[in-house]
Amino acid sequence: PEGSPPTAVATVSQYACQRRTTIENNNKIFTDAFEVLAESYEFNENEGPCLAFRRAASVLKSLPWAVECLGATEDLPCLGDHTKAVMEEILLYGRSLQVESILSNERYQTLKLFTSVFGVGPKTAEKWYRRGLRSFSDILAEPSIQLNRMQQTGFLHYGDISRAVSKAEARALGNIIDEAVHAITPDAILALTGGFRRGKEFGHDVDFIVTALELGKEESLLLDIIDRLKHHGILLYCDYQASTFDISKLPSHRFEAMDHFAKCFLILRLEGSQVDGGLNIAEGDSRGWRGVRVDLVSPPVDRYAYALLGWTGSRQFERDLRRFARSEKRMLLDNHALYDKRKKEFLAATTEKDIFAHLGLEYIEPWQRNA
Ligand code: DCP
Ligand code: MG
Repeated sequence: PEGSPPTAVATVSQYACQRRTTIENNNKIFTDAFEVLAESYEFNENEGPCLAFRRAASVLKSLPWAVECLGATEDLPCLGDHTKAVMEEILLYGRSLQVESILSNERYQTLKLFTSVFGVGPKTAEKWYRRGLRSFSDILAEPSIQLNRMQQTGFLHYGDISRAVSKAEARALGNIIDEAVHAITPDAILALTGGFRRGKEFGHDVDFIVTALELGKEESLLLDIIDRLKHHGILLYCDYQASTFDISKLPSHRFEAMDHFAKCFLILRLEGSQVDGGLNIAEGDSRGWRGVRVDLVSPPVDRYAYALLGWTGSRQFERDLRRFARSEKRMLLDNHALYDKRKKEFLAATTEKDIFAHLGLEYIEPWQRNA
């Protein structure tokens, strides 16, 4: 009505980078359902609805309260008719028929199983599915299938890699990498990034950024670390990718493109004796060690802040940072740089705070980026 006071409830931004999202999720019953729907659309290469459900899930994750009726969602962004219909079903019956039908769908189940193998993406999973393969034993028994090295490793270490990594395990790996890095270069910089930097209790891997204060030294540093891990006998797998970074290139428009920094995807052998409270392994597993996926990324030191911001995630937070930069500020952001299209210049940053400031955003702490 006319003359009514402005509402006291702060509006929720459509951009994840303007919301604070901790690991506490008050709307898991909805966001779990949305994730299944998004994944199913992703398997069908239907990008629009996939992104719509991911955005909706992200908005609900940011709420400090649980949605208890549809009316409460009126002022929230990114919730379309389809999304609200699913929410209404869940509110009324505690479940969604569409989600249940996806979960019991053979194609969904099979693609989900196949993509759970390290080195197997949706394309390969789809190819195998279309050839009538339904299980790991079908794949391994099929003589015409040539697994690449990554996929062979994926099957070899399937149990370990598909098991969540605990915070204590991440910490133990941090100590191992830290020892290696500082034995090589005392003034190197090592930072934990990815989900563990956001405060998550469990992850699928452990991500680190490592760089050298002296520009140009970062690439040999990474190779030296790999050598040292090998020498210690704990390197179970290593896929090293040399830098293809080009300082003159504008930031990429494509989000899913990998960045160009030197990096390696590893599987390291972690001993139970190195982990406070012991390993996260199956009951009855008496090996005393486990394999853990570790990613090391090595940007030049002048790109450290951009790399750290880009690798801290979450994916939805990163997507929205870039979308915000492009749509609201006419700037291009990726893991390497920020470019102002109006001024036609790159903006330098030594800390994440610098980057938020360039974008005119309030600083969001890593633990508030679980969008
Ligand atoms: N990332 C990126 N581009 C890629 C892959 C990842 O910018 N091609 C960023 C976003 C991710 C972060 O790196 O949040 C780490 O990637 P992970 O897949 O390890 O994701 P998380 O660490 O967030 O989650 P998990 O607990 O599953 O490891
Ligand atoms: Mg990770």
